[in-house]
Parts: sequence; C-alpha cells; structure tokens
Amino acid sequence: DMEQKTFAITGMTCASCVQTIERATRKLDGVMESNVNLATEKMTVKYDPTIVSMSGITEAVSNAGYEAIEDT
Ligand code: 9UX
Repeated sequence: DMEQKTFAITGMTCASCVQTIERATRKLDGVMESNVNLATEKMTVKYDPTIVSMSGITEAVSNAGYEAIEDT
C-alpha cells in the first residue's frame, strides 16, 4: 500500500531548489510521487513504506542540502 506524507522543508530560496529536491526524492526506489511547494515550504511524497522509509526520504533531502521534517 502507498503512504502519503507531508514534510516541512527548510533552506529553499528559489524554484531551482524545488527541482533539486523533487529530483532527489523521485529517484528513490519506492517513491511514486514527490511534489514540493516553495511558497508553503512543504513537500508531499507518495511512497511504498515496504521499500523506502521516512528516514530514507529525509536523508535524501538532507544530502541535497536541505532539511525535511515530518509535518505534524
Ligand atoms: Mo536557487 Mo536553491 O539559486 O539552493 S537553487 S537558492
């Protein structure tokens, strides 16, 4: 089953940041969809939790130079 989660993203200042983060997360195995909104500083990810974990997703964002925190 797919899971969908929203993350708060810090460190973005331009539209290219959005592209960088979407690319970094979409290429992960198990990620079906990833959409980043610069204005709201949120990222919504649809993924298969049996293939990729939440920390796998936040780590990919971190490796790209930003920070992702699960939205509460
Ligand atoms: Mo834009 Mo984002 O020049 O790290 S790509 S600020």
